[in-house]
Amino acid sequence: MASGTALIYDEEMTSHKLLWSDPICDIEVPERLSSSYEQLRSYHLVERCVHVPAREGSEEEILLVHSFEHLEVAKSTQTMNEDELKRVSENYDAFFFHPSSYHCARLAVGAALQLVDAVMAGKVRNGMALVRPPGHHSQRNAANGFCLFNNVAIAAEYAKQKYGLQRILIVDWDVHHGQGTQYIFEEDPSVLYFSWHRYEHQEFWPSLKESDYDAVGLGKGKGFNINLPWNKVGMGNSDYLAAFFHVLLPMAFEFDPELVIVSSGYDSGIGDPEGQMNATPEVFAHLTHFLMQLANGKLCVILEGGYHLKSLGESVCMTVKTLLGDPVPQITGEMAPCLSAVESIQNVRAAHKPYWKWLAYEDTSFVQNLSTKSHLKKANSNPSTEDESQITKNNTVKVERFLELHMQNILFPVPPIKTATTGSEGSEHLLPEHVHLVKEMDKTEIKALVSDFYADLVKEDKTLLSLGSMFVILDKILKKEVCNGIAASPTAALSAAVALRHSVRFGFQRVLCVFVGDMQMIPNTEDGKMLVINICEKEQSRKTSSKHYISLNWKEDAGGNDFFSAVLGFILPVAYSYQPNLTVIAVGPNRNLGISGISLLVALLRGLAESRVFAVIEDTEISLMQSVAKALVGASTPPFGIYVPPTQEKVNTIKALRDQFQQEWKMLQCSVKDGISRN
Ligand code: Q9C
Ligand code: ZN
Repeated sequence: MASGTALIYDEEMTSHKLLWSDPICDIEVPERLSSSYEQLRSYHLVERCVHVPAREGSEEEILLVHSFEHLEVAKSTQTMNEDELKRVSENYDAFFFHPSSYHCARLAVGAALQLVDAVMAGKVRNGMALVRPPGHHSQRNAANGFCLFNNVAIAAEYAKQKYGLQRILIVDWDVHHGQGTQYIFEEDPSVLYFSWHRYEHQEFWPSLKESDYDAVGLGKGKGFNINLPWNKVGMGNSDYLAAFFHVLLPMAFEFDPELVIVSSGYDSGIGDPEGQMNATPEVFAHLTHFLMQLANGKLCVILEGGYHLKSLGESVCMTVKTLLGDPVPQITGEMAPCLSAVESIQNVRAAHKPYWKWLAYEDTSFVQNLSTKSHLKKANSNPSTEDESQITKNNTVKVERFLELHMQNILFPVPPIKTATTGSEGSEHLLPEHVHLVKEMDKTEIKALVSDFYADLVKEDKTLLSLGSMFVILDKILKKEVCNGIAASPTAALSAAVALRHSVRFGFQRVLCVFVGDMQMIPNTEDGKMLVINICEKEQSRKTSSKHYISLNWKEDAGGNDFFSAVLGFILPVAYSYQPNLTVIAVGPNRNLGISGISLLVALLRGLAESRVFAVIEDTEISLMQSVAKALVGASTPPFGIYVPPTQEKVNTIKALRDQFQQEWKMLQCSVKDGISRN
């Protein structure tokens, strides 16, 4: 798997600017690009990326998606005076021409294609292109919404043709509907287009019927267009995460793309005057991290909107930092989607049920906007009497101040070492590079540690010794000297139990333990300082389950991987609801999941607890160790194997657990009838 992150930025693209007064277009300023780049510099992210130059997209490349007339009109504006430019601009909804617009738009297209080439040729694993003008509103024959050429659509079409790709996923997290992209790929089953957008029951621009959840694609493309309309402003981190867990990610894993392209607008972030949403910059780290698990990590992020300069810059930095493999900051805010978000999620699931196997046994039905009964326009309301423009101005400054503090709170020093192990089983040469070997404790040290309060657990000398390497790695994680670690153990269940107790005693307030296999000893979870999810084959009595001890009965299909639905539909939502500060993942005897399923779980759980993960694995499992170690260093997402849709029985298992726990762990909510949401 390729390594490295490409960054494409060319100052030339700041020359496109509005020459006259126009209150609709005046937010799309050159500083969007330059200040984002400055922000990347100040976090020292620029020097960590591979610089890839932009180039002009060729006419032929532009014609992959656009009409000849559109190209000619755009070309003709290069030599126009201001009056003429203004007149052509008036032919479009929300676009301005500058003499350099054509050149810049060609650079924006070329930058996107350079990124696709760098990723597809394996020069880098992933990357981001900072471009202007943006692209996703642009249509075959028209400029629209600040967009001249559809950079992302051209990139997808180019990737199909040049690399023969058959499945490309476009994730459009810009706050506007990329109707241009939808029109271009509407009938194309090889491009899965997902967009969430501010909609407000069609009141928000571009106010199209076809932006609603029932626009699922046309002809052969039916099922490959996913619209998730937000009917209120004020959507936040938990709403976005819920959309990923319950809509996008299951679709994406079933689709199994060969390349993922993000239409990366940050007007869906807090403070944006267009979006009016509440999501904070770190949410983009999480979204990026999820998408990095697809397409063997091949991820191209291409800038679209984003009009609050500070919010934009911080969000761009969170994205690039995550692409580089840095630990993911903890998400902030209440972990519960709002009622309006859940309604939209429920509706898009219902609309897509006929087209997706993972939805086949979910009982989805449409819901009619219960949330509109509320008089509040905002999902997370904060009523005010100031007039609109004053609110916007005050808010811009307020958000700047908020973000200044917020980023200091959530950012943390990256531990000097990412992954640690002791290599005690003589398996160190089998582990991926970048795994750091730490020295084991000697007997007396271990004894000192264990003797007092673990004495009840440790009866044999041999067991005691096996805990030595566990402790030495765990301690480095707890002291934040390393980010994550992996230990082999002859008694994984015991090691996990001791690790949990030790972490809590060390001062960690919420430790998540995901235990795969027979968990011979079940720790006391009553104080809520641990949450244990035991994925086991044996049926356990429902009564043993509690808010902090959940048993998930699962037996992976022998023919392929059907574990996605459990991870996305249950484990991740519970984990995100709990917000652990450490994750312990243990694999004991009689594991009921395959290596790829466990590795995916490890990779996804790295999104929590500032990526602090401790993996404990039965010492007989060498190839599992290797694969988990790879997931921990972020080196690769193992191939998932054949997608096997969950059986009705398995869907029912998840459904039952969801019903049982969604009042406690609210990120599980994906429909309104069987659960009450925040507001
Ligand atoms: N009354 C992007 O974010 N607003 N484009 C038009 C007309 C246009 C946004 C309002 C917003 C375009 C890439
Ligand atoms: Zn936008």
